[in-house]
Amino acid sequence: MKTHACGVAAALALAVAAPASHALTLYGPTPYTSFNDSPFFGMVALENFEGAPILGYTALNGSPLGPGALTDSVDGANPGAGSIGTSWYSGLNGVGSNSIGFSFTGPLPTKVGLVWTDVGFTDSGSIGGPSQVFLDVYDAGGALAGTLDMGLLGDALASGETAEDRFGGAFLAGGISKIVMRMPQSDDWEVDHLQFGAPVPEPSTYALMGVGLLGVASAVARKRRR
Ligand SMILES: [Ca+2]
Ligand SMILES: [Ca+2]
Ligand SMILES: [Ca+2]
Repeated sequence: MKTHACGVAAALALAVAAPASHALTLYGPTPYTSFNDSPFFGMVALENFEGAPILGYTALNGSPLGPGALTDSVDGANPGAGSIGTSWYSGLNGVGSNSIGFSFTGPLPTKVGLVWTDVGFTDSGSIGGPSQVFLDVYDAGGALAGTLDMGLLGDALASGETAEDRFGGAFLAGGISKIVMRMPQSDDWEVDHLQFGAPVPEPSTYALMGVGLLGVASAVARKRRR
């Protein structure tokens, strides 16, 4: 009996000693008109770019855009007449970019999402797309963990429509250090609703969990001996 209980305790300790599998799970592209449409709603923090920045991330490029006639924010949709909200734009000081990236600080999130909201001019000179969108996800070590193909996005309008907006997201148990959304054929586009959270437990947390489970196992063993 005692041998069996020790075996159980050892297995439990092993199970919590190391973080779970590092397999990447990708979500989307899915329609998105509010935070409720996120698979991570209620589990992560939301940056909607409508006020002071929330803590825990750094924008690698781009700038806030709006409110205005050519803004596509998730917040305050006003189809055909721009948006009364603010988005995050691919350009900064008149220089556009094919990518929009955000990196994370502190305990790395395991769940991250971002919403593509609009494309302006593409390289071919058409306004509003459709044009290819990708989402790259980087692991805790900074290596590319995987890419979500979000397909061709763009409704040929650039004035506040939200029916075209698409969510892309990822779950990675070992933590996500950075995400980068890309439009290879445009440097004139927008995103909104960056969301991240469910941080990787600190090593001390695993140690505490191990101690707790060992305590449960030895209590079970004592009860069985009685
Ligand atoms: Ca917004
Ligand atoms: Ca839009
Ligand atoms: Ca559009």
